[in-house]
Amino acid sequence: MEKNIKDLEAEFQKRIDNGENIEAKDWMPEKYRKTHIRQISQHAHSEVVGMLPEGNWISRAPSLRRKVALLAKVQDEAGHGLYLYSAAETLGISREEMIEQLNNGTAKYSSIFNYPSLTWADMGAIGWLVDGAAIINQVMLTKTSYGPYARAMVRICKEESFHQRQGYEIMLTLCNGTEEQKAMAQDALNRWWWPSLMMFGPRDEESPNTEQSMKWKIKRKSNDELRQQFIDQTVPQADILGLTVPDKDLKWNEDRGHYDFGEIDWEEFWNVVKGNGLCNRKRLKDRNAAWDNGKWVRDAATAYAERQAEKRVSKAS
Ligand code: FAQ
Repeated sequence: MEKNIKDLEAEFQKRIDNGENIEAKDWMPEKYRKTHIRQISQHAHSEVVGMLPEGNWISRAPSLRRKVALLAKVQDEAGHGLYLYSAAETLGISREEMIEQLNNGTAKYSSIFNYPSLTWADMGAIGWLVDGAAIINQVMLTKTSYGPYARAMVRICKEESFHQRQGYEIMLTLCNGTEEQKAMAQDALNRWWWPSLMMFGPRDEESPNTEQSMKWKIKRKSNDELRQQFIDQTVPQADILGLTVPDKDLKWNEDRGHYDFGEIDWEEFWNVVKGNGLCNRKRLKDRNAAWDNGKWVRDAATAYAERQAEKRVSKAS
C-alpha cells in the first residue's frame, strides 16, 4: 500500500532526529528541498560575488608573497562556489538557472559583499572578520542534514581557516608597523565590524526560516547564538592587535559569560539585502560582464567535450 504524505514526513523527521544524512535520491518534503536550494544557492552566489572585493586588490598587493596568497584565496572562493552549485544541482535545479537568478538580481547573496574594499588593510579585515564569521557559521554546516551540502562544507571549512589566518596575519603586520599602517588597520576594523555581525542574519525573533531549519538540522545553531560566538572569539583577537572594536557598549558580562554588545543597525542591513547597499549595483554589473565575457570559454569547452565524446563513440564502433 502506498504511504501517505504524513507517514513519509514522520519517517523523514525520524531519520533527521536519529542523525542520519539525507541523500539526493531519498524522499524529502518539497519544502526541505526548496529550503536547501535557497540556502545553498545563496551560499554559492556569496562565494562567487565574494571574489570581487578581494579581486580588486590582487594587482595592488604590496609584495609577491601577499599577491600569491591573495590570488590563492580568491581561487579558493571560486572553487567553493563550484562545489556548492554542484551540491544544489543534486536537488533538481540547474547551474544555469541559479546563475540567471544571480545575474538578474532575483537571488540573494551575503550582504557583506556589498561594501567596498578601499585600502590594503581591508584585505586583512576581510580575511580576519569575514572569513572568521563565515567559518563560525560553516563549521555548523559540516553537520547539516543534507549529505551533499555537509560534505562540501568539510573541505570549504579547511580552506576558510587558511583564509582567516591570512587576513589576521596582514592585520598583525600592519599593527606592528608604522603609526599610519596601524591607523589603516583600525579604519578597516571600524568599517567591517558591524557589517560582519550582520552576516549572521536577522535577530532570531526576526528570522522566519530558523525554526523549521533547526527542526530539520539544516541549522544547528541560531543566528544570534553564532553572532555571539563570533564576538566572544574575535574581541580578544582585536585586543592582541591593539585595536579598538568600534562599539562603545561592548563589555564582558561575567554573569552571562559573554560579551554584551551594542545595537546593530538593522535598517542598514535590510537596505543592503534589498539591493541598495554601496556596491550592490556594481557587483551585479561585474558578475553580468564576467558571464557575458566568458561565453566564448563556455562555448569552446562545450565544443571540445562534444568532440571528445564523438571520438569515443567512433573508437568504440
Ligand atoms: N545577507 O530567516 P533567516 C563567505 C536573508 S560565505 C543577505 O535568518 P536563513 C565566504 C535570508 O536569506 C557567506 N541576506 O534566513 C567568503 C532570508 O531571506 P530569504 C555566506 C541575508 O537562511 C569570505 C532572510 O534574510 N554564507 O563569506 C543575510 O535561515 C570572504 C531571513 O533570514 C552562507 O551563505 C545576509 N547576511 O539564515 C567569500 C552560509 N542573512 O532567503 C569571499 C549559509 C539573512 O528567505 C570572501 N547560509 N539573509 O528570501 C546560512 O547559514 C543562512 O542562510 C544564513 C541566514 C545564516 C545566512
